[in-house]
Amino acid sequence: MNIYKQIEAAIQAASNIVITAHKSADGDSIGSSLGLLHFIEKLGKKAVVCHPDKAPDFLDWLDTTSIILMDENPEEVTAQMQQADLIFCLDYNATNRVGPEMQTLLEAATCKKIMIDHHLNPEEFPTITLSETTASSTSQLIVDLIEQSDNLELLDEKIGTPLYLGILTDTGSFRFSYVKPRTHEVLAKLLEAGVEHHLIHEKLSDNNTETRLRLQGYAMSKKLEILYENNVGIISLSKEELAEYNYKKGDTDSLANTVLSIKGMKAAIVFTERDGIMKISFRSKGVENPVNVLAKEHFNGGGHANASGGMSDLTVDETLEKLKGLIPQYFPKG
Ligand SMILES: [Mn+2]
Repeated sequence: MNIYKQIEAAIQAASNIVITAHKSADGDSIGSSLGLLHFIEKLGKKAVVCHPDKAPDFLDWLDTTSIILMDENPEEVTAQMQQADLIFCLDYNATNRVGPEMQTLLEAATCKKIMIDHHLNPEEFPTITLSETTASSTSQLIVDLIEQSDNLELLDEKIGTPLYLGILTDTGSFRFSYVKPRTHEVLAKLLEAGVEHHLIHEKLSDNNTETRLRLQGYAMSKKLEILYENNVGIISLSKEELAEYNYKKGDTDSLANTVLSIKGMKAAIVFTERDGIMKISFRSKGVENPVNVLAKEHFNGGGHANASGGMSDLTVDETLEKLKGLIPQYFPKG
């Protein structure tokens, strides 16, 4: 029996199925969870989705009301995890990715666990591990599950819409290098199943608030400093500036990528003053321009080569000066 049929058999044999995903929910964790939930329902079984925390605001249009949240309803999540006879672990590779409260429940559960994930270095706790580190997203692996367990005829718009969303968000709208021919084959199957992709794009893109756009406009026209010799752009925003534009979490998330879209730009750094410290977001292009070393060595952070985070307890101006002093070292002229 192939692994997909083993997973289907486990679903058919279970009575209390719980679907979990990582903390700091994103499009893929939400999309793969809801896609799997609706697939299980179409198989004639029931399941509940238990997540550590709420879906981000840009997914407000999606019906996430069935998701039980650990940080809002810990008693219910605890009860579900304790009575589960099958737990799905979606879009994470290690038990600590669900946050300490759910981690304790997950590790205490002795039932069958199935990991479906695409992150590197999966831990060995699950009973069945479907880990494909070259897959674009966990949502893509859910489509594989539906297809390879010979259930493609069950795929419909309700199952497919969250899965399309998950692939879309994890691939930066299908542009990242790990998008493969297979990714597009999977997308084709979703469209054939009735997914209205244009509506998903519309709901994701046309979702700005006026204050967010005005803050971004202000940041671009008044606050962007470009170090032309190094091809690096920096934006700083103080807490007063954020307050003036009624800042909400996520409002500055796209700023660094917008700066990076300037032709020839190697790196973009955006920092915002929040809760008394500077939260710094580093983005760059290409393997030859990593930002994680700078984030790690000087700003108590780290991350991916082209996308890192860090912090500073200096003032806005001091942080700016520190960055400007370091940039020539990491992004030499030329
Ligand atoms: Mn993912």
